[in-house]
Amino acid sequence: DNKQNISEEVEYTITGIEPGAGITVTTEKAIKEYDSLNGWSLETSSTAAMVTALEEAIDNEEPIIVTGWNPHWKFAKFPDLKYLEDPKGVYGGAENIQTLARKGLEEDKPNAYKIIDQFNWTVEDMESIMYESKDTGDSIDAVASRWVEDNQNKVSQWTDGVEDVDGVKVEFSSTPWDSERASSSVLAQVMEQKGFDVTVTPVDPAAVFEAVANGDVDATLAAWLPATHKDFYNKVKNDIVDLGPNLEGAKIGVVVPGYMDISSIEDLEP
Ligand code: PBE
Repeated sequence: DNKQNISEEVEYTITGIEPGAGITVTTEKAIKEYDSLNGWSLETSSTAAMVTALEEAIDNEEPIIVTGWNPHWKFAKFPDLKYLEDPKGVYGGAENIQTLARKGLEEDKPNAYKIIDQFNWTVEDMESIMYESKDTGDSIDAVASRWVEDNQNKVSQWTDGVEDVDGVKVEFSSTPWDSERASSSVLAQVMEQKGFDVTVTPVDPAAVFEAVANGDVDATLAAWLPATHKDFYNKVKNDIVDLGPNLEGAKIGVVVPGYMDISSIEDLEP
């Protein structure tokens, strides 16, 4: 495959995910910024459809270019997947997943605020839940519940200094991806053990930020920053409390199978 053939064979199309995803917005920016992507389009559908297209392409050793991210199980299942270099830095460098709270939460529900603020874990923690759910077919909630049992050291750091409560209601907004289903499920279960009554509502990223800024929910664990959700964040940054990263070392970008003989977004052809 020479480079021209690759661009032609994928029909100048990047296989994307949900229209509302941050990575979709970021990829539209990349298409505008890179001359090599002039005239390209981003085909949006769903994460499940992207993964199916990726699996089929790999089975047939055909070229495909997808929007991809970590933490996700696709890199464990297909170890030769690679990110294309992004010399313009459109996709940012190391991404964090951050916790945002509504204004007033600390005063209204200090114990909830404390545990939400203390929640943090690693890429490996999050991926272990995602892999196990993918492997066993068990729900994220079921695997998260086992993870909580098996990781009491970490859990006790989050609950340090947090008093038990009696049914205090706490609402999270989250996104529908497995990564955020895992984090929300873990913290919800830990908080329920402390006596909180927790609700998690998955919505599009734009709605996640609005819900926290409007005070419709108490907090979210689902903000990918500084790049992925930059536009959503900038709109509301004065109306929220930013509690910083709950996970460091996430990543987003353009991903291709290892048999494709290109290494940079600039290797593509308009
Ligand atoms: N993601 C996974 C989401 C956030 C979590 C990278 C696909 C996005 O908004 O792009």
